[in-house]
Amino acid sequence: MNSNPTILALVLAGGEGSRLYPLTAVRSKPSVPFGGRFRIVDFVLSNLVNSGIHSIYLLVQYKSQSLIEHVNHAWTLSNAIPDQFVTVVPPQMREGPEWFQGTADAVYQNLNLIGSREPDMVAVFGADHIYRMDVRQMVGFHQRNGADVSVAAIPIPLGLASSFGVITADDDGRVSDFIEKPEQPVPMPGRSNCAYGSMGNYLFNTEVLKQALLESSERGENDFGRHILPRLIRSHKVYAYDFSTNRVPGIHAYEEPAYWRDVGTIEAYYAAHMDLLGLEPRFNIFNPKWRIFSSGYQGPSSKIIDGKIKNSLIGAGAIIKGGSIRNSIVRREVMIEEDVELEDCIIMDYTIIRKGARLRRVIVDRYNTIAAGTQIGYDSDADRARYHVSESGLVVVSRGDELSASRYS
Ligand code: ADQ
Ligand code: ADP
Repeated sequence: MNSNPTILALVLAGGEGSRLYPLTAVRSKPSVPFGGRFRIVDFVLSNLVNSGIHSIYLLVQYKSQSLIEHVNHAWTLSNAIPDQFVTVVPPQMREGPEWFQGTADAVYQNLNLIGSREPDMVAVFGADHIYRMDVRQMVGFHQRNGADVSVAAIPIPLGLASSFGVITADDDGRVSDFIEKPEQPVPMPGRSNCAYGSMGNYLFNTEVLKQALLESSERGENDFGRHILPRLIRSHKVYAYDFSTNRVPGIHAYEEPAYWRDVGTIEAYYAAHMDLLGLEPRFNIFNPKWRIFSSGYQGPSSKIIDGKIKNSLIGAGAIIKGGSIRNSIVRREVMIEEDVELEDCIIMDYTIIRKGARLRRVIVDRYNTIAAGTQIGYDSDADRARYHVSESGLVVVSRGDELSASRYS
């Protein structure tokens, strides 16, 4: 067993994320802001880098401008060290005038990137999830089993499972069935309320991946979940890596338990934010042993003039002039004026909330100005007339386009 295999990561970051609308109206899902200072893509990139995987291609497609800018600002690994890079790869249309037709096609069209590096393994990871993962533990599992392919997997509530790839595996993890987004997901043995869901993160022995992609392309097939994996389980050793066993180091020798969340809907996106809050949050991002990296923002600290703040995250450069903020995430350079009330909100960068505004269960995208005295989240008919309102009644204010020069006045 090679204790130090070379691994090339291909991160699939071309997803449209239509269920996250309107946060994805102007940007792809991986570049949707998350938490106090991140974008969703920062989680997969941090997990890879923290796991010692430093050769990373990010395959982009849909509305990629914002993602490209973020990666260029935040993820420039040393250019001086060979094999340390995060490189954005736009569609090259090598095989004709089409964009990527699906996830497997995206990798197929970039087979030349793999060929020229000859890694032992290729990690094909999604870019759509909020999680922490020590990928080395999955690599160890893959090697111990002599697997050709490993798929990271986690129990998913049965009611949600038809949005995932659903796996049947034996006790050792060997996969005997993989069905992409089944209408009637099969429950896990002994856990009738869960299905064993694919996290969309795969580890391939390089030659197996190359061969599978060449064959699938000849057949006109283009998706990992629909085509590549169901075929490979018939001919190769495909294993499901049980992600719930994954641990990352934490402070004081404490190990952080597995955390993973698909943030495909506004509800799930909001819930993942709430997981950051509290003294003992479900997802602790205050972990110096497993940092989530993001842009090296060079602005000032946040400044609190007055007000009452409870159980919230306040981003750098924010100015709080007064009012009350509860159970909320306030991102970079937000200005909160006097007598504002925020409860259960996510306020994104460069937004200004003017005096006396009251917001409850509201997500405000970047660059907005909320006028003095505005109330959002208290009258659902009025909110529906002006904003996007999710199934559970969360209000989303779409990205604005104001960039106020007088923010620090
Ligand atoms: P989905 O997330 O529904 O299911 P998909 O929309 O193909 O699958 O997205 C997978 C990843 O690829 C995402 O990170 C997305 O951003 C990216 N992507 C999508 N189309 C792309 C393209 N053309 N080019 C580049 N990148 C692209 C997948 C699996 C399921 C699994 C879930 C887990 O197919 O089996 O259960 O992820 O969330
Ligand atoms: P998004 O909000 O879609 O993630 P960004 O805010 O990063 O995207 O915008 C992409 C680019 O456009 C950045 O270079 C940003 O500086 C610039 N930009 C965005 N909004 C404005 C604005 N209102 N005025 C000037 N430049 C802007």
